[in-house]
Amino acid sequence: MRIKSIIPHLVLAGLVSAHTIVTNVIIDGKNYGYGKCIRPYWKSPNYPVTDVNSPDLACRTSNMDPNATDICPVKAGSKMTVEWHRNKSMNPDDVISASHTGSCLVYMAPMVAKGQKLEWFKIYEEGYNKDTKWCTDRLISNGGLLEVTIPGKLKAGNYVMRAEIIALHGARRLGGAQFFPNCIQLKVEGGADVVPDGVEIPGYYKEDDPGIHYTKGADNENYEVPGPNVIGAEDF
Ligand SMILES: *[C@@H]1O[C@H](CO)[C@@H](O)[C@H](O)[C@H]1NC(C)=O
Ligand SMILES: *[C@@H]1O[C@H](CO)[C@@H](O)[C@H](O)[C@H]1NC(C)=O
Ligand SMILES: [Cu+2]
Repeated sequence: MRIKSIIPHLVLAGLVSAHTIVTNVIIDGKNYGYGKCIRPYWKSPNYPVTDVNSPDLACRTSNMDPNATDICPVKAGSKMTVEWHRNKSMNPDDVISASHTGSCLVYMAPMVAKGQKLEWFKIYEEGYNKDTKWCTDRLISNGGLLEVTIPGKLKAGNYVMRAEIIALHGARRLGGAQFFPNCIQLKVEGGADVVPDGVEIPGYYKEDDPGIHYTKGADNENYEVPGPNVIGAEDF
C-alpha cells in the first residue's frame, strides 16, 4: 500500500516540466522580466514543497535575505499581474501540467530582516468554480497570468508577496499535496494605515487541513482553500 502510494509521486516528480514558478511580475504596465523582484529560486526552480513544516514553504528558497532581491514599486489599490510558467522560457502554453489541478493563494507580509518572522495576511484565493473549474485550469487558459489587487488602505512600506499554487492531484494521500510558492518583494506606495494581522507560514498549514488533504471529485464546489480568510473589504 505504501509503495503503491509513493510511486506515482516519484514519477510526477521526475517530470520537472510539469511544475511551475512565478517567473515575473507586471506592475503598472511594466513587465519586470524573469526573476526580477522574486526571491532566489531553488536549484531546481519549479520543484514543489511537500512538507508543510519545511521552512521552504514560505518562499521556496533558503535565501530569505531581503537584500538578495530587488524591490519593485506598486501603488496601493492598484492591480498587478503575477505570471506563472514551467520555466524561464515563459511560454504562454507552458504554465503547469494540466494534471496538477488545484488552488491559487496570494499573501502579503511586511518585509522583515532575515531570520525574523514574516506575518502573512491573505489578499486573494481561488479554488474551484463550476464555470472556470480549478484555479490552475483558469491560469492555463489565461497563459499563466494571475491578476491581484493590492489593498488600497495598506500602509506604505516594503512587503513580501507570497503567491502560491497548491496542486491537489496527489492530495488524497496525506502529505501528497504539492506547494508551489514564490515570493515577490514590493514597495507599496500611497495607501493608508492598515497592516492586517498575519499568520506564520510554515506553521499555519497542517497536512490534514481539509484543503490540503483532499480527494477531488463530485464535491469540488465545496472545496475550501486552506489558510486564513482573505482580509476583509475594510482593508481594501
Ligand atoms: C522549458 O520547458 C519547455 C517544455 O517543457 C522545454 O521545451 C524548454 O526547453 C524549457 N526551457 C528552458 C529554458 O528550460
Ligand atoms: C540590507 O542592507 C541594508 C543597507 O546596506 C542594511 O542596513 C540592512 O541591515 C540589510 N538587511 C539585512 C537583512 O541584511
Ligand atoms: Cu508534480
